Amino acid sequence: SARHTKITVVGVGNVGMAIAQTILTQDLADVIALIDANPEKLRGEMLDLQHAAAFLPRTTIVSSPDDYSVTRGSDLCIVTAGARQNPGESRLNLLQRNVSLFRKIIPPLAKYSPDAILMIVSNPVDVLTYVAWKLSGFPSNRVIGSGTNLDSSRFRFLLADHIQVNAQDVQAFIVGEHGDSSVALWSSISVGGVPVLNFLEQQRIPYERKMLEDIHKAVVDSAYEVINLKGYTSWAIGYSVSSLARTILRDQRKIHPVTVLAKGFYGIEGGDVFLSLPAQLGRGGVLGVTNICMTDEESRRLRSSARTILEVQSQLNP
Ligand code: LAC
Repeated sequence: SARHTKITVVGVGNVGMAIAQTILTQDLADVIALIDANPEKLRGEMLDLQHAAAFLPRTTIVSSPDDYSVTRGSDLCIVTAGARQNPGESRLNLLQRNVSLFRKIIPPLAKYSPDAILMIVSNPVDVLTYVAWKLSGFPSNRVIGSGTNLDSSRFRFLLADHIQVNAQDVQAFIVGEHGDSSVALWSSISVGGVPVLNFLEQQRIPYERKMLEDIHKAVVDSAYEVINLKGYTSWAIGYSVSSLARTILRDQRKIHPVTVLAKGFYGIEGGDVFLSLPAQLGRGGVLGVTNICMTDEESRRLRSSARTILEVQSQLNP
C-alpha cells in the first residue's frame, strides 16, 4: 500500500481474531495493534500470529493489555471487546455491561488516533455505535458500526440458495437494527440485474410472501442458531468486517449496509439513532447514504426498528 496503514483491533476473542487474521491474509495494513485486558490471552494470540510471519505479508504486530499508546496513529480502530450473547440472550441484553467497557476503551482510542475511523462490532452494535460517537467526539461520518452488512450477506446466501444462483449475483439489503427488528428490502432485491419478484415469476419459482418472510426470519435467527451450536459466531462477522475494512482502507467507495447516524432519513426521528442503511464507504468513512427506494411498508418497519433502538438507548445512564 502506498501509505503506511495501521489498524487497531480491540478485543482478541473469536471475533477480534477472525478479523485480525483476515486483515493479515488480505494484507490490508502495515501495522496491526491488538488490545485486550487479558494479558495472557493477548500475548498468546500475538505470538501465535507472529509465528505465521513466514507465510504472511510483512505486517508488524504490536500489542498491550492497557497501554493505548501502541494504537497511536491508527487509520481504523475496530472494537470487538465486550460480553457476547449467551444462548437465548438477545444482543440488546448486553448493553449496560458493554457501555461501561466502552467508557474505558473509546476515549484513549480517540486520544491516540484523532483522525481515525471507528468501526464498532460489539453488540448491541447500533446503540454502541451511538455511544462510541458520543464518547469519541468524532464527526458521525467517522463512526460506523458493522451493522447489517452481515445480515445482508446471510440474506444473499439464503436467497441465492433458494433460487439456485451465485450469492455474488444477488443484490439485496437488510437495513435497520442488527437484530430482531431488522428490515428486508424485498422491493429492491435484484438477481443479475433482474428485480427478484419478476425473476421468481420469470423462472416460475413459486413466489408467495410467506417464502420471502421465512427467508428473512432465517436471517434474524442465524446468530441464535450458530450460538446454540458452537457457542459464538466468528467467521461470518470476521469476513464481513474485513470486507468493510478493505473498502475503507483501499478507498473503494463501495456501498455496504452499515450502522450510521440515521436521524432524518426515511422519516426517522425521535433522537440521534444509529442503524444500518446502504452507505458508500471510503478512506473518509461514510461518504454518503444512498437513497434506496423503499415501499411504505418497508419504511414503516424501518421507523419501527429505529424506535426499538431508541427505546433501549433511552435507558442508558447519562
Ligand atoms: C452475529 C453477531 C456478530 O450476528 O451479532 O453473528
